[in-house]
Amino acid sequence: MKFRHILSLAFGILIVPLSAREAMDRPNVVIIYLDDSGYGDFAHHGNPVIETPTITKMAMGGADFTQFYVASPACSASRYSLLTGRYPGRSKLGGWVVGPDSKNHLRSSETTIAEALKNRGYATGMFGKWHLGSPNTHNNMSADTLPLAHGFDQWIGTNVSHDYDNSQLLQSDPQGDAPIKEYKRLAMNLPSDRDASISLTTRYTQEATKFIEANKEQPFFAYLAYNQPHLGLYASEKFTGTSRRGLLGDVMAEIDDAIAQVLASIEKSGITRNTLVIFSSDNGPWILYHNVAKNPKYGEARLNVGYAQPFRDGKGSNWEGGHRVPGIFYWPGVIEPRHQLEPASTLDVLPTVLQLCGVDVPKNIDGRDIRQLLSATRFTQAVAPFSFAYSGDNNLPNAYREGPWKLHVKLISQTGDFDGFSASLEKPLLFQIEHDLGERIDRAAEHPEIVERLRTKLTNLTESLKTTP
Ligand SMILES: [Ca+2]
Repeated sequence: MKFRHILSLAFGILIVPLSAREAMDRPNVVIIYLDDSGYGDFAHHGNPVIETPTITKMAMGGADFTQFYVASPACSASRYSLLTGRYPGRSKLGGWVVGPDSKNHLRSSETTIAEALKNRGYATGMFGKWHLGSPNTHNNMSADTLPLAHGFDQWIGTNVSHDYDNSQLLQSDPQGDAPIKEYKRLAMNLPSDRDASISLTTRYTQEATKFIEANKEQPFFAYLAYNQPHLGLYASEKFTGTSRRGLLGDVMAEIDDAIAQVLASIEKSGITRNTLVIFSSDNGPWILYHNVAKNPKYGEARLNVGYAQPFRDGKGSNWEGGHRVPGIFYWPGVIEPRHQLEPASTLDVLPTVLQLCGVDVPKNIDGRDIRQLLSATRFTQAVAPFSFAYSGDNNLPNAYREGPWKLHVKLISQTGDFDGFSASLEKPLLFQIEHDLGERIDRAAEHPEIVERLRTKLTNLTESLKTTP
């Protein structure tokens, strides 16, 4: 580019404006990650009353993965795997959720997408829920617990989910000193601060669009992790009462509008062709509360919980409804619109993004480079076959998928609803989940060789997660 510019000056012709980058020259990356958003709560997945036109536009205009997975059906472990490309079993987080008083946090030895891109000269911003550590007396108020220690230049968001009594809304600030240096506290105990809770979606969007517009001339990475639609549900006044689905529909409409604002700021900045936008959710809907009326914390929770249909169960389960989420890669001009039926997972995000951005991929990761699944005409690198382990509350595998086959060696559900099934390592269940989306017909007796192959892979992976850092 520099050479071409010198040439253009020498010959008095303008070849390329100095600021314009080719689409593939260190593209910008935006990841939008919802919280507990059910597979069935999107218009493009067939919900008849929830309106999400912007998300539909992304699905229709990008690579829409119809079999997309998160590595854990719970918040912290899911976010760990998204940001590191590694199975939750490698995290040493101690469990799938890191509470505000937990000593554990994302370790400094891990390489996050933000860190890798920052080293490549990217501006990095995070807007939303972190849930990978909190400074507290158990970890000596360690700065390693929060996003600035893991590759982000700036952050606004909650340390944990907004339904924890001692949750905090924090913002990075060079002059700040609460709860630790370089941060300031905007609100605390969010369940008791309704205005602050309602403001989260708006605040994140405002800060994210400001960040995008401020960095339009250089490569950037923005991670937008909205707190909604995790219980309790909060919608701004503008959206309250607008959806036929009730409060959950209002919340989804507000999220959709927020994403529209993000896309508009990318467009206004003239960088649509330079920007990959990835959309997903951290796990399935929290159906633990779908029978609970007048919950002291969540109100009429049963009315506000979403659906994972056509899949069974939801958050905290190794049935498909816990791990199956939307997966959209939107990049107009680079990724052709397509329904992508090949399965993929959030583990694949880090290696794929780093390859696209010209960064060496760390060796010790579990994900794959899936560029070819985004655009087979532009990218020719072969994609490794899909195999995937489902994780439980101890972050270790309890089910395994290869091709269309899924082996359960244990059943987990926060509702305890197993519909008469049971599973163990000795007597596992086997489903052909492309034929049987609802995991209803056990095929283990018909296919002992598939059972044996998947059981061996699951056992070997479990051993490797326990022993390999
Ligand atoms: Ca979640």
